[in-house]
Amino acid sequence: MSGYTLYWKPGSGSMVVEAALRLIGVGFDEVRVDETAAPEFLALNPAGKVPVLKLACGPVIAESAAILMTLDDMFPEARLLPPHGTPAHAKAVQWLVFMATNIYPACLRYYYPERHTTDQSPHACEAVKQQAARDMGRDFAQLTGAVQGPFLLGQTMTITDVYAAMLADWYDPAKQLPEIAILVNAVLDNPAAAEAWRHHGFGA
Ligand SMILES: N[C@@H](CCC(=O)N[C@@H](CS)C(=O)NCC(=O)O)C(=O)O
Repeated sequence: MSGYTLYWKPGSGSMVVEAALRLIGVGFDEVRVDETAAPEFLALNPAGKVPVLKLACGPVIAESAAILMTLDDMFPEARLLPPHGTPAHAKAVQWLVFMATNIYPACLRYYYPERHTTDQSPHACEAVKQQAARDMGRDFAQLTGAVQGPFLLGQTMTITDVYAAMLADWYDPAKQLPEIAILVNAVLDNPAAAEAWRHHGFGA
């Protein structure tokens, strides 16, 4: 028993955390969360969202970007991110946070517009969805403009690339962008990332 426990759900953002754990090579237990509003899960993460990771040293961490940066701090030799203190590290963190705070929430607005407006009319929900699509178009364009190819920062994959592939899989127009299509294929050439992808049912 490794002491790490990943709380996960198929098709969700826990995919990138599983990929990180597999890239590190540390063992972990898995708990599939089918009911994120269950009291026992809310006791772990009051936001009622996956991913959640219980660390071997005790704490329970939520928020995908925070979990990934914590794992990078704990296992720097795994190179989830470029070496600390380098320009490449700064850029990889910038784009990771950009995606977690812009594209991920826009994707949730796109698929669950009714959760993002007090007006439950079809017209209001459609307006939320259309604005989310517009936001994702703008944000994926910014991301694409930064991709050096095949990965964001050139030849070496970081966990930021796995995050980008995950978000692109949720939104078809992003997958059509040539730079993103190349990046996703390159991510899936990595056996650890491909295993997390398959286990979470991505690429369907
Ligand atoms: N900001 C959070 C967002 C997490 C999130 O919204 N997760 C979704 C799945 S992708 C979730 O658990 N939603 C509640 C549910 O599915 O019941 C993060 O980056 O981890």
